Amino acid sequence: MPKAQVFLTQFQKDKLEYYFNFFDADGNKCLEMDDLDVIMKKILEFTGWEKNSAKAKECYEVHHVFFEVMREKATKENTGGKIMLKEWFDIWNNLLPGCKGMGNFPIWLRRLPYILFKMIDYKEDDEIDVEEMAHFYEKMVGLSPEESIARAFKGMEQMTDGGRYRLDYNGYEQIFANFLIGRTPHGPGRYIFGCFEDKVVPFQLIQPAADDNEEEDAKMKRQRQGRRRSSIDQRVKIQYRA
Ligand SMILES: [Ca+2]
Ligand SMILES: [Ca+2]
Repeated sequence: MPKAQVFLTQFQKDKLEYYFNFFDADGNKCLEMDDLDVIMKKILEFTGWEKNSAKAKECYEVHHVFFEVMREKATKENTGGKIMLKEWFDIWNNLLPGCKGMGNFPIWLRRLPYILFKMIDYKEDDEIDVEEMAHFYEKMVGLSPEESIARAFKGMEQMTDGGRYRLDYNGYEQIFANFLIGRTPHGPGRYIFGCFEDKVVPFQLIQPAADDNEEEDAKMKRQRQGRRRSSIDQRVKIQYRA
């Protein structure tokens, strides 16, 4: 039986389907080079980056490589040159088993969360705050303004361990890995895009087997011990709560 049918949990499929749609910018249910211009337009509108700026060029290059890899995989897998959802799941079924963190992933993949981080960090202070997160949820994910703010507070709470740590790139990359690897909705990874709250079941009688989440969460906490305490702006919190 191909791994495609046995490895990914339903929650991983839900997340990866969202991620597929994120890249399928023209919405034709197929990842191809044609999506590149559409996604870049969306990103430039969101970030306000000038088309010829260094950031925009880097972002274009990262996504160009991504769509090149997709094209290559589509050829290799003999899918008629197309990456549709099934092929997308197959790619992850090949990539994810045995991966414990972003360090295990190929470079083309590791650069995606890096660009995402740059996009979200519009204040350019190398950390994501609740305001930036809410902005991303609203403008890129498409949550309502109210939902975005509420979700950003909840997400930042989890992603910064209750405000104890900054959400810098190091932390974001680990949480992004949890977004890809986490087999259940209990890790902080679901807040990368913030739109999976309906997948969270408060109490489960049967826990899925072979869950790497606990180990990953413990590892994240250990790695965070050495990092400096959070500089999340309490005033922003007060402002939003008012
Ligand atoms: Ca497409
Ligand atoms: Ca920032």
